[in-house]
Amino acid sequence: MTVKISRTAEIQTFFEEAAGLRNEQGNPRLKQIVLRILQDTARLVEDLEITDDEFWTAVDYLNRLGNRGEAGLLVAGLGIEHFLDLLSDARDAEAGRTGGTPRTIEGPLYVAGAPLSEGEARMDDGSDAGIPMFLAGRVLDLRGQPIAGATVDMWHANTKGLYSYFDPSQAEYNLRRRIRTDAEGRYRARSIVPSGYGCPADGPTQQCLDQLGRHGQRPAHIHFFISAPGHRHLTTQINLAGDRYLWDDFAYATRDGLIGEVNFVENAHGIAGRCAEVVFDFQLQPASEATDERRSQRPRALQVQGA
Ligand code: MBD
Ligand code: FE
Repeated sequence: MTVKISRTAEIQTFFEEAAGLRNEQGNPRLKQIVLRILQDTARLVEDLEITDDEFWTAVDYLNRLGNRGEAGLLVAGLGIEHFLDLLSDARDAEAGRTGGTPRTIEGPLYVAGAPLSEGEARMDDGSDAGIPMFLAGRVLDLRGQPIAGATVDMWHANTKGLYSYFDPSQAEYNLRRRIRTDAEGRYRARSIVPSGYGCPADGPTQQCLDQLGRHGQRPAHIHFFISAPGHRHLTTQINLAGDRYLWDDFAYATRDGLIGEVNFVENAHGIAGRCAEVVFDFQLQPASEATDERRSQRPRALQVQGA
């Protein structure tokens, strides 16, 4: 017989004390959340008869996860970040907020403060011998009208699947740019075709995925934050057609409506040989309150230019 004590009055009172509910200081919201974590942890330990070895292995795992800065990676890999999208979608549907380009996860590799330019930008610094990529499109409202002056903040990996800042071998803000749309709502970027991302093979996230019998690969993709006054902030990605991981993404970010077709052309855009074209338009929902216009307050890396 499994012994259970977590729902007894004594234990509940004890957890209320530990969560600070018996004092007047602190933050009531955090107290509520911590109480729930204590209650649910206790139930989990009891119900699954978690051994001491398992429990302390998990505590050590969290230390190792934090040491490697992989908490955001694990959250993506376990599908929790995608779950948050599904929950936001369901809430939007309930509130009648429909239409526009689907959202999908941000992931853990954004860096704020990328160079900003008008209409167009070159994103790569020429040091990676990847296939040149010409990415272009428009930002539109739900009626299909162009949104001038929208900010398209984009970031993607190099041909090794690595992101600048997190990969110190790359120049600062390599493959990261912000482009303001022109009068027709257009943005244009020249870059290189990215490769898919793979979790660090020696890291704690991949270690967990191994135990789940899963890989840690993402298809080639490009991340976007799209914002404009009067419109709802959009966090999304284009996942590139033809990638073997397109529908086998360890972070579950690929969605219908977010697949970028890659058109290979020869001797175009003033380039001798092969280059890739990707055309993608975004549609934004109207904002109903000021906070709709901005991204979440998630803590993010900020590289000081020139540092
Ligand atoms: C990535 O590039 C990414 O987009 C996600 C979601 C997780 C890890 C790496
Ligand atoms: Fe990514």
